Amino acid sequence: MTVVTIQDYAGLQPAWCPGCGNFGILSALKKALVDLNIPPYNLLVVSGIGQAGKLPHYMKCNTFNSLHGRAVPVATGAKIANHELTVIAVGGDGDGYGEGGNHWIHAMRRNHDITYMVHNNQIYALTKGQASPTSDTGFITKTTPEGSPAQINPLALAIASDAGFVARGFAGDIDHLSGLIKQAVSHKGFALLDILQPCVSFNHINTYEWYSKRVYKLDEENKYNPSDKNMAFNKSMEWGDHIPTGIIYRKERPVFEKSLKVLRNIPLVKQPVEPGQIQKLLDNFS
Ligand SMILES: Cc1ncc(C[n+]2csc(CCOP(=O)(O)OP(=O)(O)O)c2C)c(N)n1
Ligand code: SF4
Ligand SMILES: [Mg+2]
Repeated sequence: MTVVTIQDYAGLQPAWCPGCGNFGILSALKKALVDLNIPPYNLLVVSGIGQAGKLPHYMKCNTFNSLHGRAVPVATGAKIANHELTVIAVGGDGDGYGEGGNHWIHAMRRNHDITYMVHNNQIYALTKGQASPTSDTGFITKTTPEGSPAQINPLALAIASDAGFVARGFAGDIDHLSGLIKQAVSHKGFALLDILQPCVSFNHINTYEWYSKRVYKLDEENKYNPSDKNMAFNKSMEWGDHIPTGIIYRKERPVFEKSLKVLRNIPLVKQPVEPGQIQKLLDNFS
């Protein structure tokens, strides 16, 4: 049996600012993959554009750096083509909740079996600090000199879109985050993992200290039941002095890749193609 080590995933030296929360996320991801014993040749990591979008450059496995906001549709396309691959999409809050918001909502609704890790630093970092969809209301930047008008709640939106796994982690707690990644990857269906990620260069409000004072772990609260949708909605609304981390909502439901007859047994990439079959298909479009 293959035994996967951290060294198997060693990639290029990250070009992130010293102290950036993305380092914690990269470490937590590699640790989770080693614990799950997933070999790099069985994994595809897809990203969009942004600081978070650079993560696949720093891992040695199958990777695809797509366009801004397009990590999710590329990841779901790859999963449909080869559902034997473990597929993880990564990106920033602007990339996923802004530019790619429509793709994200409908991928959750269809329940593609992928994990989506959003590095939520509440700012557009790569383009030097404009407000993002998750910037705190009133957050002042060059593009919002009178304060950001409102912020979306990605966890509530995910629960409303019927995602089967909705969780929040913190880049400053690598062990806890790594445990959440393991559960997200093991979940059958769409798993959203929103990760609070301090950007030390452009977000001087939501810092490590700011998050550390506020985050608490749901798993340490015995009474929390992530399968209760109403409870999950209420929990997802908590923000400000207390910010819950852990699994907010979990529910098993049919996975897209199992719902199509053509995919039920053998992945598309392993199915035989008869001579002339592709041309016949193309002719249907002419
Ligand atoms: C279609 C398109 N629009 C805009 C941009 C410019 N752009 C690149 S990264 C980015 C924002 C990235 O913010 P986020 O997704 O939060 O990632 P972060 O850098 O914060 O990790 C923008 C607007 C682009 N590359 N492509
Ligand atoms: S600008 Fe922010 S998000 Fe980008 S590498 Fe630096 S600290 Fe990280
Ligand atoms: Mg961002």
